[in-house]
Amino acid sequence: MNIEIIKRTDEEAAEIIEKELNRQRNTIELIASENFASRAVMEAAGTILTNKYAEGKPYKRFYNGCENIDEMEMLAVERTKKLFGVEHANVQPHSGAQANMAVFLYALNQGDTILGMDLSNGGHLTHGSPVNFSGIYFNTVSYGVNEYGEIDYDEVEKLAKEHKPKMIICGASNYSKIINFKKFKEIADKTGAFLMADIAHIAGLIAGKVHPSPVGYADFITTTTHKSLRGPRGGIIMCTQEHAAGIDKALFPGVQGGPLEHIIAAKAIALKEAMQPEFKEYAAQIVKNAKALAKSLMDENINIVGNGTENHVMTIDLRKTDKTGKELADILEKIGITANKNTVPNDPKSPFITSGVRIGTPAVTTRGFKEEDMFEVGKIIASAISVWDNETALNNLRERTQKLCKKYPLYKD
Ligand code: DSN
Repeated sequence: MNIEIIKRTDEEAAEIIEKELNRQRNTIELIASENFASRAVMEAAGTILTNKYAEGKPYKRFYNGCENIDEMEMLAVERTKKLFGVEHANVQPHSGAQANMAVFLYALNQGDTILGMDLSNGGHLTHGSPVNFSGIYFNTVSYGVNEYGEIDYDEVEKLAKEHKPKMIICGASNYSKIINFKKFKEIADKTGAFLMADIAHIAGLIAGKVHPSPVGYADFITTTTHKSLRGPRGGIIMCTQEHAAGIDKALFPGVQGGPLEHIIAAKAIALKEAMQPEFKEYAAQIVKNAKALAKSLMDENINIVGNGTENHVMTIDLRKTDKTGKELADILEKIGITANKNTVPNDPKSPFITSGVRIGTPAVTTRGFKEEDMFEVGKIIASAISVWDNETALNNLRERTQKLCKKYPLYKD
């Protein structure tokens, strides 16, 4: 990242970017959906490929001069197919939400019923939330999690039989158990529904073979590229050949205009990185770190939804305390830990206040944190909950987070 070049044109913007670099360097990043892209990924995202319009598909564009763009996009497509073992990939979605929108546009008619995970139980806005296109234009039925923080597959089957959804959606933004894609497929088959798997959060874990893949079960697979997959911000849609032409048409011209080819180049690089043996180690370490963090917190008598985690994410459940998720996220920010307030299942508090804080390990694992560091992070969080607004004690905790940040410098060259 060459800030000097930006400075020559715009000192104000350069200064903001520098401040953000310092914030990232001096903060323990526990937002479960964030990560630190490699220098190569970021450089690609800043290249001259941003200059090119390339509406259409590779070799079938509406603009001339796309020969290099075609080559780059095909590189990303072929790498996606190889990494995930899918028949067809479209790497053009600007985001996960737009990937999902394209699948809806292709597979559903307005007013059709969808069955997805409830947002406050760990689902995603685009899985049928009433404030999102998915809940506005489609009839949503939602499933949640049981008292153990697990999807109740019997409930999913019961709802599917009762409401006959045209599409069942699995995948989540805040679910700490392994998703049983086979079970979802069985339910979809019994009820004649399409199955869409949104693997945005766990794409890196699937690529690294530490979470089962939905390939062979789901009709459509969508993902973002910037979470555990550690690429640039963006999305991808994968499907079988049978749906390929329809999905491509739904994305463009249905949902998007010109693709972001500089971001597609960055996706290609991230996909190559995810094919390396080191990425498997990285994915395995994400899970080891999450388990260590959960244990450390539970050892300190902090409740975790579902009593632990099997993947990269977990939710601190504050219901037995007098604190809210919003308050804890703000206190953590003060001491140098970034996380987000999040509802716990059946949360009595609103999504703006919440009784939980979601935490995850993809970003700190990229930084180099290991289990022993996660134990220290867990102890720091537990202390923050008990010392609360004691400024001296909070300063002391801040010193401990800064020590960890110094131990693992970020973007140092
Ligand atoms: N906003 C993302 C997350 O934080 O999980 C999901 O899109």
